[in-house]
Amino acid sequence: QTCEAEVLLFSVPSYACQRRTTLQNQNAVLTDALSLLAENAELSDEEGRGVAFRRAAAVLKSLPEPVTSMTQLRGLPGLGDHSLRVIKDVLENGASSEVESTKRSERYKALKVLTGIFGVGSKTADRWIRDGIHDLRQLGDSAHTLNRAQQAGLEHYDDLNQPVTKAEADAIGEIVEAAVVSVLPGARMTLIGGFRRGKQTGHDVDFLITHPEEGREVGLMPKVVSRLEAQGFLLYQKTTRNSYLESKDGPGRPSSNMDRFERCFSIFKLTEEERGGMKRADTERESDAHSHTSHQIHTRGRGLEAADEDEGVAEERSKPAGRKRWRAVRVDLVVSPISQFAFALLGWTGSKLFERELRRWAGHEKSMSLSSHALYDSKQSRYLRATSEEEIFSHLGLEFIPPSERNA
Ligand code: TTP
Ligand code: MN
Ligand code: MN
Ligand code: MN
Repeated sequence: QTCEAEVLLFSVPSYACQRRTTLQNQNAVLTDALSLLAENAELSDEEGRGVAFRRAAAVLKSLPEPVTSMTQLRGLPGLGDHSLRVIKDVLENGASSEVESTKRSERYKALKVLTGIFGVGSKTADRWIRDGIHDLRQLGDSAHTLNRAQQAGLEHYDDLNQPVTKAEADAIGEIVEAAVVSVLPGARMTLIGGFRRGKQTGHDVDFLITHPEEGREVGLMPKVVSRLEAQGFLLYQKTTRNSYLESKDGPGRPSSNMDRFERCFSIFKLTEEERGGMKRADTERESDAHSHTSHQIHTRGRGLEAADEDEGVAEERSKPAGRKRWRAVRVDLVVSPISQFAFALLGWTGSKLFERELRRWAGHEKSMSLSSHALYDSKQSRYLRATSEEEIFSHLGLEFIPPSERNA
């Protein structure tokens, strides 16, 4: 029998934004299980359940050591009955039966494949599944019309589902920065999102652009996009203009999680030269193991021919030189006026749960509302200015957490 004093107990504050969460996760087996259930809930439009699993996973990510017994979890915040059941199952049996059965379920597999298409969210995927579409072939054979984003997503499916490396992110950074500075000298660009938090891979690359003189950034995005397009770097782009001033949102209270900056969702064409010689091995692997899905997409466009699967495969095999010399990468660009830069930087660095927790802390504990544009103090009925992330944490009464420790 274990005596209480021998059990290692952890002390953890309840909001993720009060904790330091590095990428050195000591409880990956447990958090992978909880994250999969969170993902499944999100894909099923059960946001509340998704958040509950994400919060539970985040608490375990912040622990300095692996959890080995249920007693260690006593007093920890954020662990509901359901999460505790999952953790217990993993600790006792090495795996969670709920996670395993979810992974095997046709619905989960179909949701994963379909939402793996850029431009397809859980609602669209759900609609397609109800029409009997569970994979890319069935989608291609169906009469469903795809919008422009989805068409591009399907066309570059394999590339976009291949993690982006930090080296690729840096290579793209140089290209985009050159374009930005050429259309607006003095403009500045910062790497944001997961790469700013120190991640070595990501699902996309995110950049924030500003100019030290307020107002000079207005209208910048279309110019940057035109320049990149002329250079042949964009396979797809959708630019949205800034709608912050005309929005009906209350003070610091956006009507949705989407912010209102001028932004661009794009698919970037990164060639081997730009990726650098070091990337060769990667590309080789890509073409060797040329995946099934890719073949399905290629055949899809060929009309009647597409029915002949063997022909398609033979064609691919017969042209080793057909290995393409570039890859598609999702890139997000955001432009912020300098007066909102600190808020945009904080809001776009993530993680998503860290951001959610910051806003929850602001609202519930401080009567403030935080967005990627501003911080509003309801008690004082005024906006609180900030020119750095440190200042925003300080306004919120929080210890500063650097980006590398926001991996909740
Ligand atoms: P993502 O690029 O989706 O996520 P990430 O960079 O943390 O992880 P990954 O490696 O998978 O790319 O979003 C980056 C941050 O931007 C995230 O904290 C949420 C924020 N964000 C907004 O504020 N508004 C938006 O509309 C979107 C899409 C993201
Ligand atoms: Mn990202
Ligand atoms: Mn992004
Ligand atoms: Mn191919």
